[in-house]
Amino acid sequence: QHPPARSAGIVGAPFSKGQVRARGQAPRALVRCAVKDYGNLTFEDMSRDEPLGLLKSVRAVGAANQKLSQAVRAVKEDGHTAVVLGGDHSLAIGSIHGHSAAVGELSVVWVDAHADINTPLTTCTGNIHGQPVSYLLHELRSKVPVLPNFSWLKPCVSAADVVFIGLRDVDPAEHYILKMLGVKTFSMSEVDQLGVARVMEETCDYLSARGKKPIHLSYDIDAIDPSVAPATGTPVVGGLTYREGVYITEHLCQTGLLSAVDLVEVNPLRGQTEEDVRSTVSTAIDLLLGCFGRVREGNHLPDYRLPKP
Ligand code: 4U7
Ligand code: MN
Ligand code: MN
Ligand code: MN
Repeated sequence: QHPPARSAGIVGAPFSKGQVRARGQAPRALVRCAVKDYGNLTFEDMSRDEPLGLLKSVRAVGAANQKLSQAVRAVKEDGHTAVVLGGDHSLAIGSIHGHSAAVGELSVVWVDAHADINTPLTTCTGNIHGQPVSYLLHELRSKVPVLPNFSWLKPCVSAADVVFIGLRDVDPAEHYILKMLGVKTFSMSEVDQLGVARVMEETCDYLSARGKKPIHLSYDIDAIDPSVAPATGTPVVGGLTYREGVYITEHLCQTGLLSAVDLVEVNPLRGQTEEDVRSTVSTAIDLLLGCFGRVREGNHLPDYRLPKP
């Protein structure tokens, strides 16, 4: 059977101030398929953006995410599946906010080595790409101060509508928050124990029990093992295989509920070699294609006809 017709609305978000390592992202390198390209957003340099305590580039991250939120909202209102090509994972703030502004309540599948649920007060690094989930959750509203250029942001996701997959580098405060809120998580141990097929079945059962909400997939490339996807800012050993990584996208595509996808933390400047960059980008492309219905058994268009001799 054929997957239902889908169209992607792609927003490039080459923003990297939610982290500190080498700058520069190449979202354009990621996708070439039949899609509506909304182009790359441009982000002004903030002239004054002093750290707030530990927090770095707060004003730039706030302004960039406000812009991205509007862009993603527009893509959804045009009827496409939104694809946000990062940039770092702080972009999920605007992406999820804009998605929810357009369609209402969401399920969120967060595929990452990290939980990205530090608050501005628990972070040890000050990097906002380690915090986006805390800004988005209703349950953490009273734990997250209103930061400069973030007054537009209202929490829009419930902790019970989020599933994490691939965790293996979680800070103590993050682990406390996950347990306190009872967030559903599949760490790499659970992926090992259950296998990725069961993890995805349980993920979708869990989420659909609260109603069939549109799914926002926020895919951090560092969920994939660094042997496969090394060109990223915060690689962690012991990650998903290429096959597990792609299976997650295939399964979510099959639900028919996949409504927006972030593909973040691909950073060509972090590759040691050309081959590092190539394998990372090519993995990212395969993850996106999985989101849009490519299957490994092979594919053909519905109007395909055999040539007549
Ligand atoms: B990514 C970290 F301390 N937890 O908060 C932090 F280990 O978007 C890492 O998942 C965050 O890549 C990683 O800075 C953010 C650190
Ligand atoms: Mn992340
Ligand atoms: Mn990560
Ligand atoms: Mn990372």
